[in-house]
Amino acid sequence: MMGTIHKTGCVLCAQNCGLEVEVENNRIVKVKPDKSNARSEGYFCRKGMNIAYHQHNADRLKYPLKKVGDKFERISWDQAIDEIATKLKSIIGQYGPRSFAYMGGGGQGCHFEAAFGVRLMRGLGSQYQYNALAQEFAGAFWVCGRTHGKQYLHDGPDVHNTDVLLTFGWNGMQSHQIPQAPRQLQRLSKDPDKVLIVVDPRLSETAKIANIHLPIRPGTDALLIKAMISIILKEGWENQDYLANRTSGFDQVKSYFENFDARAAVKICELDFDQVREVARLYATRKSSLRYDLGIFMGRHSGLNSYLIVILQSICGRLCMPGGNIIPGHMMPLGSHTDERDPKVWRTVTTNSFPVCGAFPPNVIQEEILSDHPERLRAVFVTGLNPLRSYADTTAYEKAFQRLDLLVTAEIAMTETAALSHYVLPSRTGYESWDGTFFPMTYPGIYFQMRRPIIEPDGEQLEQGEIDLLLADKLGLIPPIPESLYQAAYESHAAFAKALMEYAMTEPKALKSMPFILGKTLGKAMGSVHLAALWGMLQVAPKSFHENAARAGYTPGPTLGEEIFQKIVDHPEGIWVGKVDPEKSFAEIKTKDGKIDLYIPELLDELKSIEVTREEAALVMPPQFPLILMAGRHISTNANTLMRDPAWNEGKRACTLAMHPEDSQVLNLKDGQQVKVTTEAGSEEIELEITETARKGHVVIPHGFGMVYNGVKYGANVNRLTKNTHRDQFGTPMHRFVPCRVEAV
Ligand SMILES: Nc1nc2c(c(=O)[nH]1)N[C@H]1C(S)=C(S)[C@@H](COP(=O)(O)OP(=O)(O)OC[C@H]3O[C@@H](n4cnc5c(=O)[nH]c(N)nc54)[C@H](O)[C@@H]3O)O[C@H]1N2
Ligand SMILES: Nc1nc2c(c(=O)[nH]1)N[C@H]1C(S)=C(S)[C@@H](COP(=O)(O)OP(=O)(O)OC[C@H]3O[C@@H](n4cnc5c(=O)[nH]c(N)nc54)[C@H](O)[C@@H]3O)O[C@H]1N2
Ligand code: SF4
Ligand SMILES: [Mo]
Repeated sequence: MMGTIHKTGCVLCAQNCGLEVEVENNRIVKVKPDKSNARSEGYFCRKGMNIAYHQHNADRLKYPLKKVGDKFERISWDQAIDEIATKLKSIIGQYGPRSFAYMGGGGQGCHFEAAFGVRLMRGLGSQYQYNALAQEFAGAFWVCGRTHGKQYLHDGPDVHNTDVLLTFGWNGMQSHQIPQAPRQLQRLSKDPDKVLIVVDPRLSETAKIANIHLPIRPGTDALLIKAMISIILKEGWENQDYLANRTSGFDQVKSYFENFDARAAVKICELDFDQVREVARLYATRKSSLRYDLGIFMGRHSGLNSYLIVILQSICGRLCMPGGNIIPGHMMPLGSHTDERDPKVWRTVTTNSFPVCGAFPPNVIQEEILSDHPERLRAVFVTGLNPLRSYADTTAYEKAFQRLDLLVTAEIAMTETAALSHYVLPSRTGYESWDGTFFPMTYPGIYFQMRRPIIEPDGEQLEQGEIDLLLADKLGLIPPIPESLYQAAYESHAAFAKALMEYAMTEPKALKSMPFILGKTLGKAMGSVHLAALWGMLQVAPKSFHENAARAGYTPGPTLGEEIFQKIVDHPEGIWVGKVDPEKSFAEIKTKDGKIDLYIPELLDELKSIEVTREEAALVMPPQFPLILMAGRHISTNANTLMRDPAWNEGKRACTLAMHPEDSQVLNLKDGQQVKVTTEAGSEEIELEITETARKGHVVIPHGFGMVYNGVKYGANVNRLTKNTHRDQFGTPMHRFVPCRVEAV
């Protein structure tokens, strides 16, 4: 019998490529790339091809569970929600709202949960949202808040129109991070008129195809970028016009780049000065763009490097310019603007950490739980992320989470975090729910896809948003809803819209609980709280969204939301919902004067400290840890922790320690043998892989492994080797610079 073919999308990374999935007997049996998906255009990678391993595996959860002794017992939804709500109320009643944290609202494929989870947290009076965003982008987004005016205004390269693409710490051939990345990177590299420049210490898959590879010494990007800026200024390659009209504050920072010994700096980076000068010239004088990623974000001077990059872009006039870096349009901004200088924005009680884009850094939460502060964290609600594998210092996490009065995890699988929890709530997967993401990956078009359920849940799993809703309801966070609103939901969207408006005018609490109200009423009629949230979101879309939608052919005005909603539902492959005006790129900059603000006083000391002698001393490795560990690598055999069943990697060396042949000779180690890696956080054993693609003095372990599946541990958990205190001023872990040693087992 032939199965049914469904158009859907991949939930394993931020590209969410279109997939055509064949479902037979409620199982995914075949996967092909979807050519009709406007964003991925028939591209997918081996992860998407293997999506069935994510959907169907032995760790999937079916029923609510409660920890009794050291075992889980199945309980009813009623009992679970009842008990959790009672405990939450009592903890918050006794210790205040600061005792509660919500870890969620991130993720690669399912963003609708966030609308509900954030409301639940806010309803309980807390601001503590923790997620993965704040262990990678915090520094960069914080800088955007200052330079671009809002933390969620992050720019990316206009890849289709650029002539020179300069990349730092990004391995797009494996990690993607832009649509159809391998196709785009190969196109640039093969075009004789275009240049792909890769700054990466290793011979990464992307470095291999680069036209110019700068094999930078790990951790020295700040020296390199500062040198590039000073070379450009010295040569007079800067764009005076742009600096004068589009930026402010440059005069206050210019002096930091004058009299800077670029030649000596480049030497510390172990790069060739003439080559660096050529790269600076290409970037400054051609139609150029740039992209940087975890090699910078999770490296030394992460926030400062983001700042330096905005300065580099600005002196060359490459920001908000065609073929340069542009700020893509969005259906929904990815996070909110939370300026830590605003007294209403919370700081954590123990580490004094602040949120960026609404997210607190998950690498401080251990200290926030383990502290003696009276308002310390006591209750944590986790959804859609797996701290026990994903964030720094698993050992510290275990200790901290075991101290909690209440740990609740809503999950699709029995993860390491779920296993430690008091209650585990079964969630539907991205293929059992209506769900989608808001990653702004295209330009000038704005793309959106709402995936529909294509697999029937085989237990009592609920949409994640509905789980949050049940909790909010039991906690009394949802105002009373009139019967007429429930009824209108079954009549028509127009009748419902009218009834909702009337209700919102009489019920002051309605606005703040909107996702819950929509979920309880329209969600019931539609059979999905997520779908109801999408409808609601489109009804209240801001003016800028209407303008973008009009450019894509929709009719602005009161019917626009309904028109787009219907089209989204009618097109499972996704649609263009809008188009930004490339002529008005600068309008995206939201600083007071509309100019890029290059003056960030908080970073000037660090900027000054980037000079040869100090950096040289800081880079010396301690004798007990002579090697640099790159703790985490985003390669084709992992998808963060979204693949639990190792069978999809059968026959591959998926999790190894990569080491350069010369280092292995000195240590007398052989390819394939087990080695022990030790850092300040602990030790892990792992198989050694000797490879020319590694760099001398630099070893690499991918993240996301060390999970136990069917009783067997597969690979090493790299976060046993990362200390949560090895982080910067934004709480971002320095996973790309972990001092370590390697020995034979
Ligand atoms: N296959 C796969 N793809 C993924 C994911 C996955 O788990 N698997 N996860 C997704 C997610 S959530 C993310 S955030 C992205 C991350 O995507 P990337 O940031 O591309 O991932 P990394 O593997 O960390 O690659 C960063 C590169 O930085 C280099 N690097 C290390 N140290 C330094 C340094 O000091 N300076 C410089 N200039 N470079 C350095 C590394 O050698 C590496 O090639 O990947 C996404 N895509
Ligand atoms: N040392 C080191 N650690 C790293 C990295 C590194 O480079 N080095 N990379 C980091 C990066 S960039 C990232 S983004 C993080 C990612 O780490 P996390 O934020 O933990 O995200 P995922 O690994 O994607 O885990 C998602 C979890 O959500 C669950 N899930 C999936 N879909 C649903 C759903 O619909 N509902 C619910 N309730 N649950 C669902 C999955 O089962 C999984 O357990 O990992 C980080 N960890
Ligand atoms: S993992 Fe990312 S690049 Fe690969 S198919 Fe899925 S969405 Fe596309
Ligand atoms: Mo990430």
